[in-house]
Amino acid sequence: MSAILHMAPGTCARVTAIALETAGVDFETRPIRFMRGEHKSPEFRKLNPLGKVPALEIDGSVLTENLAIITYLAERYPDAGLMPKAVDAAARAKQLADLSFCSATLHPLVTRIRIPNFFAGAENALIVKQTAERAMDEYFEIVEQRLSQGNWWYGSAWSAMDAYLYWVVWRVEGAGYDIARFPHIAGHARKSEELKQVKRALEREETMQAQLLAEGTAFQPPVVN
Ligand SMILES: N[C@@H](CCC(=O)N[C@@H](CS)C(=O)NCC(=O)O)C(=O)O
Repeated sequence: MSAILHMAPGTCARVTAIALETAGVDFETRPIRFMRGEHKSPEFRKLNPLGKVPALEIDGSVLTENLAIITYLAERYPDAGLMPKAVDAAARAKQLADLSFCSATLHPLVTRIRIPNFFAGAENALIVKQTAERAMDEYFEIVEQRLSQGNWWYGSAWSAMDAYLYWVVWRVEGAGYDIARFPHIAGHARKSEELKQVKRALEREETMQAQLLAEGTAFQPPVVN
């Protein structure tokens, strides 16, 4: 059965798209137009009451939250290499902690760096952005140290954790965060973009973005600097 990924270009739904591509799942993408408030519409809230992408229709369920989707896909497609094999409950818990680091710690900072005006108004946007950037610096020191030990988060084996990190880095880079201070992280992002599953996910986004641009519904955040 094919799956349906409800997404918007440039959002964290990219992480799920990369995971689906990695697992070889047959899926289609459907745009959620933030500019029209479709993510908060009654129709979309039937899929995700929180009004957020990604929402993934798969195997008769609607799954949300990248962490949960990755965990589901890794179990459903055990040979896809989405996450390393966990030898015991503690190893599984550590993997969840890693994914949670992306979703619960880094992701909220990404949002404050990219759209700080949404949190405290245009007059306070710069201070929100700079505060989030300083917090991000602290966590990126840890990520930089870890990536200096090997190509990917788990050493030689790429995983969906790398997809999530890649999206975080790409997003803040695009918001003017100086990633060159972290050469291993910058290298990780560029290497990620060479992977076929990432290229395919990006192609899907580009096609969708072209459609939204043509419609005049592509989201452009205000510039804060
Ligand atoms: N923890 C969630 C975060 C989902 C999320 O915040 N998605 C953003 C796009 S990156 C969104 O839909 N934002 C719309 C909103 O919150 O109104 C996940 O990992 O899936």
